[in-house]
Order: sequence, then structure tokens, then C-alpha cells
Amino acid sequence: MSNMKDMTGEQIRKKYLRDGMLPTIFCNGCGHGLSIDYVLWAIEELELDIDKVSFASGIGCSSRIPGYMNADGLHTTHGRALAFATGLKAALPENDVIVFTGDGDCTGIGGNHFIHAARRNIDMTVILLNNYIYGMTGGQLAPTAPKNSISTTSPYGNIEHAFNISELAVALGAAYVARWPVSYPYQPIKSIKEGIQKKGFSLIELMSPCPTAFGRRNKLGKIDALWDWYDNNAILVEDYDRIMNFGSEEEKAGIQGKYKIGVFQNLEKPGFIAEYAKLVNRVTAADDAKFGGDL
Ligand SMILES: Cc1ncc(C[n+]2csc(CCOP(=O)(O)OP(=O)(O)O)c2C)c(N)n1
Ligand code: SF4
Repeated sequence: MSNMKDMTGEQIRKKYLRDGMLPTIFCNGCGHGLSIDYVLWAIEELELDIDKVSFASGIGCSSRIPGYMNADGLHTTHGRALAFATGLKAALPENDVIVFTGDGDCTGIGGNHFIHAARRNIDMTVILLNNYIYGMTGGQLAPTAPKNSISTTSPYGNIEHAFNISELAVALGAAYVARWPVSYPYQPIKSIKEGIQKKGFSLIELMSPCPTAFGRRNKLGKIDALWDWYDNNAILVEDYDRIMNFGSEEEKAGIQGKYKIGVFQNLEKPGFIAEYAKLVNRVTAADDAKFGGDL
């Protein structure tokens, strides 16, 4: 197995990215680009055959990523990445299907596809880039936007309650769920590897700063300050649970408003594709018994 020390980031990018598509469209200080590196490292470390990896995405800054990969990919319509990815996996069950999606793409217009792909435990790895906003279209309110945050469609502050994507995926019984800030390199790579190896639905939610459409409007400061905000407001799920169960009132007050990170769920349960293959075998065997294999 290759070791991360054997290759530089530049060599990895040369190996897997389409030269002609670079540079990316991402603004200075955007977190999305790091997720490309993390997925490439995971692919390299797992020694996957890139011809057996299929990417899918919807529409958004985050959804541009499959276009940079020198591999087969579907850049589809807004919100429909998981529906296309389901078809991909059904047609090519031996391929690893990796989806790049934004919080708007996946939980706004695509929310129902997300719910049902997770519930059905469809075998795919979803890299969800959560920047709390619709970045590509200039900063409209996303379902993940924090309470009181400013967007072009909530200029006086968001009065809605935010979607907690990872916790929703846990409730839906997704086989693997993890959330990390993009600024932590090793944990996302490890989770992406675990997600790819997992049978069933895996979600890796990466908290990704958008200085242009979210940070600036919410007065979170320059790029460095925005990235610090993500680091300073993260709390490991184990620490959160410990403090909430056994901590003092002061400790509990200290974690208010922080977002939980870590591996939220890691289950062994059959994926949809295995269940479907079993069903086909069972029905075929029953038909053979009844009709002597003539059907
Ligand atoms: C059916 C449809 N509705 C709306 C749009 C406009 N649109 C394009 S991208 C986008 C939001 C993207 O936000 P997100 O998925 O969070 O990705 P980001 O750009 O923040 O990475 C919208 C509303 C569209 N392309 N198609
Ligand atoms: S608008 Fe936001 S999400 Fe889109 S590339 Fe710029 S910083 Fe990234």
C-alpha cells in the first residue's frame, strides 16, 4: 500500500486531475479545493483503480469537482446528484461511486433524494461540502444556515432553524457518518477511506469556509479569521456528550453554539446493492423451481 510520505500533493494531483481544467473556479480562501486532495489521497492510499471509480455531482461550486478528476463522472442537474449516483451504482455495481455535493444541492432542492438514498442504504460515498450558503449563485439562504445569519435572502437575519445534516443521516440509519472541518487533513482522509470501504451509504460532511458569499456578509473577518472560526467552534462529539452528561453548568455554557465533529455512526449492515442481488437470486431460483429454468 502506498504511503502518504511517498508522494507529494503535487504528484497526486498530476496523477489524478485533468490538467486542462485547472486552475479551479474556487475563490481565494474557499475550503472546497481541499476536499479534492483528501479524496485523491484516499483513492491513492486504498490503491483503487481510478477506472473503477465513478463520480457524480449536482450544481454548485462544490459540484464542479468531478470535472477536475481525470475519471468518469456525471455533472448533473441541481439537487439530483444522488438520484444519478443511484443509477450509476445500479448499472455498475462493481464501481465505487463518489458524490460531491453542496449543502444547498443536497439538503435544499435535493433533500428528498438525500433522505431516501440514506434510508435505503444505497452504496455510495457522499462528500458534502457544507458552507452554510448557496455559494455559486451569490449567497442565498441554505437550509443549513445558522440562526440569525445574513444572506441575500435573509438580509435582516435568518429566522429559521438549521438542518443538521449528519444527525439526520444518523437518524436515517446511514451506515457511516462523519463530520470534519476541511482544515483538519488527516481525519477527513481517514473517514473518506472508511466511507469508500463501507458497504452502504456513507456521508462525510466537510465544513468548508466560503469567504465570498458567507464570511464577508456575516462579518466573520478576513480569510484567516474565518478559517479560525471553524476551528475554534468545533467540538469532538465525545467531548460534547461527556460535557452534556457530566459537565458543570459553566462547561455546558462554554460549548453552546459549537458544532460537533467526529465519526457519528459506523454500522455494519447490508447495502442496497447486496440486498438487491439477493432478491434477484431468490426470485430466479423460485422461478427455476416452478418453470424448470425455461423463463
Ligand atoms: C433547478 C435549479 N434551480 C436553481 C439553480 C441555481 N443554482 C445553481 S447552484 C445553486 C446553489 C448551490 O449551492 P450549494 O449546493 O450549497 O453549493 P455551493 O455553491 O455553495 O458549493 C443554485 C440555487 C439551478 N442551477 N437549477
Ligand atoms: S463562492 Fe464560496 S463556495 Fe463558491 S468558490 Fe467562492 S468561496 Fe467557494
